[in-house]
Amino acid sequence: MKRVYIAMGSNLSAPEEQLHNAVQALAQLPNTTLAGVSAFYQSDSLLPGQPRYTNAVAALDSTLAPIELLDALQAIENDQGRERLERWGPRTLDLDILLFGDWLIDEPRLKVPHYQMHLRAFVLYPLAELAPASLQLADGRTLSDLLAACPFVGLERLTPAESHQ
Ligand code: ROI
Repeated sequence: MKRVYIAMGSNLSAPEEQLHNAVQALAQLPNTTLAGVSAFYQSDSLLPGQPRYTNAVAALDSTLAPIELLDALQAIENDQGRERLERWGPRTLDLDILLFGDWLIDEPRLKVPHYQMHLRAFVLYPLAELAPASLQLADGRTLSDLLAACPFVGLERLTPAESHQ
């Protein structure tokens, strides 16, 4: 069994509801238990001209293989109306595998750890609600190192009432 962290993001069609629905779907994955969900956070898109995003992180314990999990996540994205019109385009739901235990995965469809997680406050701060600060990436950096290099700027942490949790 592996502890897996999933980044969730949405900036279309009621983002908070999209994330709630995604959490329900993650909880129903085969051979998997949902171990935790962070608060929801809002932030501007990294690309100008898109609606603001709502992001969160979920922790799973799973015996699925990485590609099986990726297929399941893409099925959830598709169920929630994801249309792949343009790379980096606005989306109803984005589910990314951040970490898969301590595995390094470098396949055409899947690179883990997620290649930009260390740059993204909207990933690191919710992750820090679920994972220990001592969590180590393959290059030896810890989550606390990454947080120290990535200021909490432009992030708005929603209260449970605001995110309707
Ligand atoms: N910006 C924010 N704030 N959150 C995201 O999830 C996100 N995802 C993206 C791009 C367009 C890079 N910007 C984002 O894919």
